[in-house]
Amino acid sequence: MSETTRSTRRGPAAVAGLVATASALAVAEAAAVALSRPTSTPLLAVGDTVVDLTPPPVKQFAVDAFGTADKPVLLIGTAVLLALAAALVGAAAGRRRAVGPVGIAAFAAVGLASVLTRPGSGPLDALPTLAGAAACTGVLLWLLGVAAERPQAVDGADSSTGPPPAGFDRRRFALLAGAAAAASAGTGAGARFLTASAPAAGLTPDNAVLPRPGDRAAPLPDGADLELDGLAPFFTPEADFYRIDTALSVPRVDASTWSLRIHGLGTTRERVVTYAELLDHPDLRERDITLACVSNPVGGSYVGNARWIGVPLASLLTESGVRSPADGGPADQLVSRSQDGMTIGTPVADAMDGREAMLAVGMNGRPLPYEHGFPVRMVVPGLYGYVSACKWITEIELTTFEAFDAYWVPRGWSARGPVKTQSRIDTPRDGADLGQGQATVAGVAWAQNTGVDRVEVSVDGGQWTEARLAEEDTADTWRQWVLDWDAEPGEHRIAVRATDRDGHTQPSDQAPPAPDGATGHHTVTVTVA
Ligand SMILES: Nc1nc2c(c(=O)[nH]1)N[C@H]1C(S)=C(S)[C@@H](COP(=O)(O)O)O[C@H]1N2
Ligand SMILES: [Mo]
Repeated sequence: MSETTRSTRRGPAAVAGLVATASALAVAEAAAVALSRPTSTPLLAVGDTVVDLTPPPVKQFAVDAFGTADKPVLLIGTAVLLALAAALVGAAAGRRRAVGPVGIAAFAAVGLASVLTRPGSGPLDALPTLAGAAACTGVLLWLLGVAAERPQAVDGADSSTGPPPAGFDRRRFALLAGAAAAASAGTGAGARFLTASAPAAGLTPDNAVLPRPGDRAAPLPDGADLELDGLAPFFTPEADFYRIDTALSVPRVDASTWSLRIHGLGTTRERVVTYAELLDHPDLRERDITLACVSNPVGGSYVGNARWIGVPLASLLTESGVRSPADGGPADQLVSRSQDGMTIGTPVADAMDGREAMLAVGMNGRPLPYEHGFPVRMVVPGLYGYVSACKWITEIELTTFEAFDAYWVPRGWSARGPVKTQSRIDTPRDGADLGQGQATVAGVAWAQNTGVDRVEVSVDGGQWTEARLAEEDTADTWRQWVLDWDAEPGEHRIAVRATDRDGHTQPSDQAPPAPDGATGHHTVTVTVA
């Protein structure tokens, strides 16, 4: 029998496919580390591309179902699908060797397409995928050969010795496949470890030093933080601050080489601002602002409050010659672009109407963490994050809403996203069991840029009772509220609503987050013994 007709049984061939794929990922990972382009690994790039191509309802489902765990879920899902495909291609290649390289080439093409279309990518980013594909082909063909059926002797049979038994040397295959798998795991883990432990270059959140802004935030008024059990603290600790973005690997930007370009319609001169210039800016200031995500469901946790340090956006825009549309400026949209290719569209009018819109460098007294946009992000009180809060920002372009749709707009979200007045019950929790008698109902309410005027609570659809509001910090921050409730035995539904200083009371109509923010009253059901 000729070499070409030797085939490999399905089981071992599938194992060969899996091991080959593991070696491909490991080699790609190692190559990405060697090139110090950690985001050029095909798995991550494919994941990022999947994120960008995912239809909005699926994305919303992922956010609803998995919250901020949507990223690990996506990566695990991708890995499981890849493993299935690897086993199938391996099994098919067991019969016909050519299927292997062809299948690998198809997957490499998908990987290359993803890697090379990521923002900021260059031709070098193709190398990890190509190296991975080469390793995959080599390992697959080698293992298939090891596991190939030995040709059956058909002639000259000496029945006393008999033909060698059909099949292959299982032990040898298991040993070699196991060794290859272990080598892949070791290489992959080593590369991962090197990426994670490599000291980030230049200016990082750990070594950047922020000056003390001349214009400090006023001290938090007494009574602004009620410090009640179960109630969100007034300032959200970093570890609890929600994180929402499309980045599978958090960009690690070096602040010493970072710059922000401001240009476009109505600018009199293009500007490039450095980190040092921002820290030195005479208008550097500290402000308390509550940030909210448009995809926050009623009662959800995608809202957080921090003390930010930054430079007013209006100062930088004015220095670039930009005028608000209210003053005859031609641009009505400010498009921010980030290191990772996000685009976010903000009304120029909102950035320049006197509110504390800023390019933030600090969060709760420290440089921004990588996850929240180091070195610089935007924060605009009263606008949802997807239309204002660009993290890892690198560019601001003045344009019009007519001329450009930012990332989320073609994905079904409104081009404009002012924050809707909202309130939330933090304690008691939905489904809680309470004892009879005095109970504390408490939560937060927010109406950034306008201020919270009133919070009311209704039990079992009864009359609205005014809660006691905590002291206000600023109109841009959320406000805690509390109500003592005499809990009687039975099951009760507690609902809350806020009224802002424009006199707008939260409607009871339930609307989902898309396209421009959820509405409805947060309601919890409790059982009183
Ligand atoms: N570069 C980048 N910036 C981004 C996003 C993103 O996906 N990429 N998401 C935005 C959204 S939708 C929100 S709600 C806020 C969340 O900021 P946080 O993660 O610091 O809470 O960041 C905004 N800025
Ligand atoms: Mo968001």
